[in-house]
Amino acid sequence: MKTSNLGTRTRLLSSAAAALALIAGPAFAQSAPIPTLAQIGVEIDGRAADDAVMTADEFAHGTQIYFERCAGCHGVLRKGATGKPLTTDLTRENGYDYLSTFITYGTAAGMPNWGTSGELSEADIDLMSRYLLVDPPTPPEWGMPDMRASWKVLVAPADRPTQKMNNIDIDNLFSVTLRDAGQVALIDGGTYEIKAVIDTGYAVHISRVSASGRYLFVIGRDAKVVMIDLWMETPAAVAEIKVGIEARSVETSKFEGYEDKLVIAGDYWPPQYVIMDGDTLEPLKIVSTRGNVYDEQVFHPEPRVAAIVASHFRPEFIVNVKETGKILLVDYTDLKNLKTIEIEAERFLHDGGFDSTLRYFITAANARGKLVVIDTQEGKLVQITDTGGATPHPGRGANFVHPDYGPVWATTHLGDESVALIGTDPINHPDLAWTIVDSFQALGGGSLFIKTHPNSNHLYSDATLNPDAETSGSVAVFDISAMGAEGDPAFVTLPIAAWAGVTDGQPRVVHPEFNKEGTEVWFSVWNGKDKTSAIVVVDDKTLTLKTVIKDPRLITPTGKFNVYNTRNDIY
Ligand code: DHE
Repeated sequence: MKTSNLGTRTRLLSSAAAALALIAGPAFAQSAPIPTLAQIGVEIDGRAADDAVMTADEFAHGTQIYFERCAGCHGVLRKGATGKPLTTDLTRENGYDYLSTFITYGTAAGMPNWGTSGELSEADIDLMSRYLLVDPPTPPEWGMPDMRASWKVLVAPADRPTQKMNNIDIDNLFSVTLRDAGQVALIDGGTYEIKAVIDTGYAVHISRVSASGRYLFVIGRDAKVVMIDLWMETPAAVAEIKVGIEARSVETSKFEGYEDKLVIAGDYWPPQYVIMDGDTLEPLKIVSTRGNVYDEQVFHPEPRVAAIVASHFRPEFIVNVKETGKILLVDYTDLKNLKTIEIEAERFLHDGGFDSTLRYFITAANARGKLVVIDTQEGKLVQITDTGGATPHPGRGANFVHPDYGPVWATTHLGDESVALIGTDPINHPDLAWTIVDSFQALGGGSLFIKTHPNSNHLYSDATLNPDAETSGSVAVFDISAMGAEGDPAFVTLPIAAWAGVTDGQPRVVHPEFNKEGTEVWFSVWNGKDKTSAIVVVDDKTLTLKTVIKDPRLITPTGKFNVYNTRNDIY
């Protein structure tokens, strides 16, 4: 990733980490005495050898800054993931001056320039350079007693409606993440009316929908899962639970006979996944993901759970474990005798989605620039392919039929402007299947999401984290039928933020999402918490502005999840 994009990205990371620090509280305090400089064999100009590296108060402050700024990339235990390892064997060898320079100026490899960007003061950098010389505190675990204590059934299943009590077209409802408000807005896809705003977890992240379409599950970075009943007169939360300290993913069982039966959530900390009852969120089974890295076969104490999808072909959840590079196929038919297939994939697994047949799961091992393809019918690895770009970030990706290459799935990249297409049709295009068939340029680096719909002839990609305001406020649109084997396809640029008429701040356009029919595409115009944000709706046929949804309640809208498309994995 380009350094320049990281300032924003780390700011995004930071509020999640702040939650972690706040939630973790005193449990994060250092129990071992803080060593002296002589004891760790490091010299710092102006400090005596028998000085402690830092005071207890400084350690507490450093812990807070670390969780706010560093943990997302380097890991809570500093073992490294997207960022380099920062364990004390390495930091003490490199020394104070090296750390301080590194933090101040950053690197071309992606470390932000915390000092020269003004995000950390000189005093903070001094503190953090010393903090990294001391062993990290051990974060608390979060087991069944903690989960059960946090679990609330707000409306018991027996007290819920037995039929839909509202006149909302649920299938065309959008659950919109209001990130910094810790809420979701439920917006009617036909009338653009906000039907409800519901409190969820801190720095709320994604929504997923039960197989029947009745229940919506939302997860916050504080690992709070909220279950919303869309059948109620006004949709509202009916159950909630905190499944850990930090989390990103939630999904529900979709295999025939198991619709709406189970929910799974994946934690960043503690590294584990949790299977819950689909009616009440009662926690049933917690499984740690700690274990050995797939290639080096050495133990990793912090393998975080990234994307989770539910198989349509077998009663299984497909769980990406980031740091060990393993994909788990978790059979949910018998939780007492849990059967799991563990696939050696690649590090560091992040996001992904299905091909158009829903049989193959394609996911990014982003730090290695790879896509991993899993056959969910056969339950095995099919291919690991280099995308040719830097840091693939597909979201759930985009499926369409390319005029020359047949069915393909697309990803954009965080680290450069490229879009890569992977062939997905092993039956009619066997020579192209699971290889990168084309790669071409979109708007610019810093793209997070790409989207199309079976009824659309357009492919949309954002450039949310691009440092240039005009670029991050626009999207690229490709005409699918005009794509060919020769040359890069041309694209049209839509100035979404300008269309929104949002003039203060630097609003970033993020996450295209189609309505149920595939006739309109929605974009979030994501601004600062205290500034105006909006949702822009574009007519897919004419690529013209259809409407702008503005409302004081729309605070920091980011992800949008159309109920029908999300539950049926249409993208
Ligand atoms: Fe996300 C999906 C992790 C920052 C918006 N994000 C995901 C998934 C993971 C993930 C593992 C896949 C979930 C799944 O499918 O089960 N996201 C992370 C991070 O670790 C990261 C980089 C840093 C952090 O501290 O959280 C991060 N994500 C962000 C943001 O800052 C975004 C842009 C704004 C926001 O709302 O937080 C953001 N992430 C999203 C969205 C999805 C997502 C909208 C779902 C995409 C989809 O179409 O399904």
